[in-house]
Amino acid sequence: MRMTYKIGITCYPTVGGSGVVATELGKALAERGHEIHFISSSVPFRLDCDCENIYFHEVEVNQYSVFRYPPYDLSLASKMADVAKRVGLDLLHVHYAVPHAISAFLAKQMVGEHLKIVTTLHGTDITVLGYDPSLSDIIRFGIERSDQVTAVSDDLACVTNQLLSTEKQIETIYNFIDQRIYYPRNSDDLREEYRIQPGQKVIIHISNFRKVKRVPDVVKAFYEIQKQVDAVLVLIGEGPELPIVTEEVRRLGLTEQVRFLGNQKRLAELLAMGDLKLLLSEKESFGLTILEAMACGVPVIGTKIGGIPEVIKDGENGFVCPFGAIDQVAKKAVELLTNSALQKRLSASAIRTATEEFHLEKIVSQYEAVYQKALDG
Ligand code: GMT
Repeated sequence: MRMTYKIGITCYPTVGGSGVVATELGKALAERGHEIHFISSSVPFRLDCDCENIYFHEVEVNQYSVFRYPPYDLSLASKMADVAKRVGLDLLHVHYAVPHAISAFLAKQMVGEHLKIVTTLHGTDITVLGYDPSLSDIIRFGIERSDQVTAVSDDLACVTNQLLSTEKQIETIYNFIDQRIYYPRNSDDLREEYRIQPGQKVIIHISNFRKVKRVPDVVKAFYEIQKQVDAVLVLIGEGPELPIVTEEVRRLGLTEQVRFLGNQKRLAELLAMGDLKLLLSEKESFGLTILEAMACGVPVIGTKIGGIPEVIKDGENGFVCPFGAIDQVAKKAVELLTNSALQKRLSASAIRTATEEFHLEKIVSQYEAVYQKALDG
């Protein structure tokens, strides 16, 4: 019989890959019989189900006038300790080192050594905050005091060890995909809804439009592509760079060919109408949307940075190009969009990669093994 645990999960509940991974992991663990307690400032946006074995505990932050800044990290620690004692948690699985691993450490001090901590690093906590000298020591502390640490790519594990000068063993556990949700399907209705003409190619980009995502590069690459291929660009997501992107689209005279869809829930349906997806980020520890596209049969052109080459095998299931090499991206895109045999081969291989290497069941089992190690240690 499989061992089941009581697990507290903490993540940033707003839109973002780490929140998606944490929530989908919690849901999958609950399906396997574990008791899952989300401890967070609000209900994670993907926690839209009324699932058995799942509980939510809201962290409330007091706004006393003496505090210039409300002490969220302390309220979180206090809530973690409270839930751990009340329901008898075996472990806390926190997503992001800061502040979550630090709050978990405090909770452990309050509850006792039997409460274990598993920390998963997703990227920004290391690749952005890790460079901030005022935070790097405390990030290292959070990592070293965790019982087990995982990162979402070999690249992120390696960067963490180097940047923070820590020898803590960090295990790679990749992002995963639920093939019950992400699979190829007919998209004629959506094509009609978004005024896409028969024969027109669809290029998709999905992100939170942060600067690191380099969405203006996607628009520039599209500008080159549409000179040779009849295509539309579908931009999904919102964020700080949206006004800059909108202006770039206007400046290049692409308003008719670009659809801005904002944040969307029906990602799988939208992805399935794509012929190609572009992710041209400057930093990307994994790139969950690459996997979502691949599972829907859409090959991706990504930048050769971070963990992207661990997912996209160049020329096999997509293409990787050096960061900023817009002409190269456009050349590869045109090659793919004008050669249906190549498109079919890459698409089939992308589905195989998602199904075989990043399947939910496989990756969830890896997390279970890490929990067991933490509890045995
Ligand atoms: O990409 C973002 O800006 C969101 C960020 C997050 O913290 O949610 O995503 C990070 O975690 C994802 C899940 O592990 C990864 O797939 C993304 O690659 C990673 N983002 C970056 O490294 C920039």
